[in-house]
Amino acid sequence: MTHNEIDTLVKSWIIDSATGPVNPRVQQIVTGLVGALCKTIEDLDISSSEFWSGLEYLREAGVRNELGLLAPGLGLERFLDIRADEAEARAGLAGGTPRTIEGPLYVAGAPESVGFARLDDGTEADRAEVLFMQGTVRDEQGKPLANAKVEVWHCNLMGGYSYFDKTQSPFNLRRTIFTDAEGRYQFRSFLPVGYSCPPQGTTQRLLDQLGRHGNRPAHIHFFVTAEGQRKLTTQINIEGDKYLWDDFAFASREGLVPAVRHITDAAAISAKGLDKPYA
Ligand code: MBD
Ligand code: FE
Repeated sequence: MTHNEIDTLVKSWIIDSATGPVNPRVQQIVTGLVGALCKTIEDLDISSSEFWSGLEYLREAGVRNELGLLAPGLGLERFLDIRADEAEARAGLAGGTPRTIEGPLYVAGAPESVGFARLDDGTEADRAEVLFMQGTVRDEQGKPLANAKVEVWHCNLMGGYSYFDKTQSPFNLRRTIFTDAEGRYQFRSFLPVGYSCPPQGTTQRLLDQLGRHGNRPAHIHFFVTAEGQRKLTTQINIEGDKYLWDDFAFASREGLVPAVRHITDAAAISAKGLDKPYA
């Protein structure tokens, strides 16, 4: 078959026999995807047993709730970010904290507070290194934004995220902090560890066959939203991590690796007011 014949074949199954409302955008996207798939089957001479094992793979990935891991793992989520950056550049929007991917582990509805929150429930406090982070949400002109919504989430010392990991308390390591009158937010948590794909899961099975690992460096996720502003989806990475520039999800970016100051002297922490919410 030639590629022209494939195009004709794919278009031919859109026939005018609809029994419900037609969605032309869905028609366009589905014919595009099926056409690309047919071309790949042709080009690589993919056998029917290979085709059906691919479909079986997707079925199992769905059952195991791992389809959301494929999007970052295959670089598709990163690709969408690159396109969003390009669209913003074309619109003359530049600067500010870079975006990076959301990943599959956000949960809405975390407990809310103003100015400060402690993220962890204390169950790992004896093993963890306490982390304080503070910042200011600003608009494009650099003016601090009061009442901006900062949603924060990260994994525990086992690399698990609450809700998905049922051993954790509800909303552990997930909070929603609204900025104070000066646009500031502050939280106390602990330094997370890196994430690894479930070793027996479908994503890792595929990565193995691709010769790739399934690890992410330690990171903390953020959504930042404010009235009249674009939403920022981003993360920070913890410097010094072995996987900092070798993330299976391709999410590391210059500008998202803040300096971490390790303080061993509790008095110095108090003197700087790091252990207290903003006055
Ligand atoms: C994560 O914690 C994550 O942030 C991404 C992008 C993929 C898998 C696990
Ligand atoms: Fe994550």
